[in-house]
Amino acid sequence: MSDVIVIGHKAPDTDTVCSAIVYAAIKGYKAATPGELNEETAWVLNYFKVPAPPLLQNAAGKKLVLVDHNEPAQVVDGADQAEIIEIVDHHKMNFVCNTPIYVHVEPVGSTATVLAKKYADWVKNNPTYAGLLLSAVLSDTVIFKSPTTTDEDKKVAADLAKIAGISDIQAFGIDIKKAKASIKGKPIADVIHVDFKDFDFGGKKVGIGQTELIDINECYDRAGEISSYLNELKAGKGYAMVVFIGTDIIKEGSELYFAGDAAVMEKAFGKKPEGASMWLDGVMSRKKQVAPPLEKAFTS
Ligand SMILES: [Mn+2]
Repeated sequence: MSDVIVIGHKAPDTDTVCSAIVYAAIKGYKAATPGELNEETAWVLNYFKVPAPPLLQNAAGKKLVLVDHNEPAQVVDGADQAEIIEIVDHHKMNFVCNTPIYVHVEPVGSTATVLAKKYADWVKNNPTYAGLLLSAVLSDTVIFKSPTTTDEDKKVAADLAKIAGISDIQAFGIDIKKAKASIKGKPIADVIHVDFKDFDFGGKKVGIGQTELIDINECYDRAGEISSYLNELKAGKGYAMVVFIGTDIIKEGSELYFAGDAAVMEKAFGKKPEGASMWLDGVMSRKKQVAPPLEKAFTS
């Protein structure tokens, strides 16, 4: 048995967890997760009767394959004392290594898409894993509504659905999204941290959380609570800015709540925030529509 561990990013999502499980199965490696699974991912694994990977919160001394991330701030703790042998991802590269390693990055909607393309023959004979990859594509592309979606994601999803025996891709996508598309009754810290990523924008620490909702009013009802938590987080953890993206997957837009300099937000998004937030029509992707303009506003 190989001692290589395939692991996704902190605050794991469906793409990162399913990609780790499938890639580990393909290669005969072990999968692990650096954090607890969110409700959506737990729903998907339960649907396909696949056990959750074991928790690995410190990877010092291990041999790792990173899937679905390469940003140092998103890598499992202890990775600086681990051996990273490979990266499979669909994010921009911000990773420096001092030895040559395998890197496979494509500009597609999910890491699952990268795997489904490269290992199509293997996946064909493994319907359960095809189902996991399909779930990951649908999750990361927000059922193809996110601007990160490519034609390859749609093509791959159609093939995977056939293999997995899922007849209605849209309906299955909504079932997946429903599993975590409400913040009612949840502590606001949990809501903000369930999908939260740290970035380094020109030496400034910026944190961006996101949640997808069927109804954005659930955020409006708790706007005060959201703002005070973001301010607390910014002050307590040395952030230059903390942003929380509440994405309405039906309206196809997001309310951006922030703690930090309103002028930076205005510079990034070309719109004056009203108080501590602003609505941005058509914005659904942190990776493509929120992080890049913010980075530019901080560095130019
Ligand atoms: Mn992903």
